[in-house]
Amino acid sequence: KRLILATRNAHKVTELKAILADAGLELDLVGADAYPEVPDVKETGVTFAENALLKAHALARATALPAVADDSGLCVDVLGGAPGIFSARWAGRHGDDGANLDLLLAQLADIDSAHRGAHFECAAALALPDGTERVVSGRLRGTLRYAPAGDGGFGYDPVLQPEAESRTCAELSPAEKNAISHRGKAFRALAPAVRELLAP
Ligand code: ITT
Ligand code: NA
Repeated sequence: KRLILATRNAHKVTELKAILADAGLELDLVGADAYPEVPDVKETGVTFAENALLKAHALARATALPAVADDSGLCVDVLGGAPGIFSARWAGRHGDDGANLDLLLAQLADIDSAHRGAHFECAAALALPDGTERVVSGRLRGTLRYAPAGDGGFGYDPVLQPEAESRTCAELSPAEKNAISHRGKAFRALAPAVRELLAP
């Protein structure tokens, strides 16, 4: 069965394919790039869940196929939860991971190590063409480093060191990251609904 991943972020597509396959779902997964004629939806929601649902519904409606979407970001305690839903454009230009990371580190330069708590959050949404929807979320708690380390993953991975880890997310293997990540938790929690709602 075809399930569209309503994301144009290639890193998310790679992670989601592995996470959903490991959850035992036998699906034909394509990213939103397979549907270039479908315009990107404006992320006008004020929560990760709202934005994930907006993206999933837009693609499901346009393609008449089931779609899942991911809205995610980094929430920093001392910044009151920012960048949060603005994580992809924290430094201005959408998707400029390097600039976003540099700005965040500069903003936290004077924050001592006891106050560098943060978490990644992911909302995983499923939408069917008839309007049926499900949304769940997952979190990964950790602390923020003073300098990036590692070249795996994407986005803020080089600065988040998960609880009970001595490495950053960017120093974990893809399987190690997926096992503990916000995205892994959210999509494993969504898997039963995918299985149920896509059943023949
Ligand atoms: P789509 O909306 O097309 O899915 P996007 O990259 O615009 O792609 P988001 O709006 O959800 O996605 O923004 C997610 C941002 O949050 C992303 O640019 C990263 O900076 C950050 N982020 C999300 N998941 C992450 C992860 O696993 N590791 C590091 N950073 C992550
Ligand atoms: Na977003």
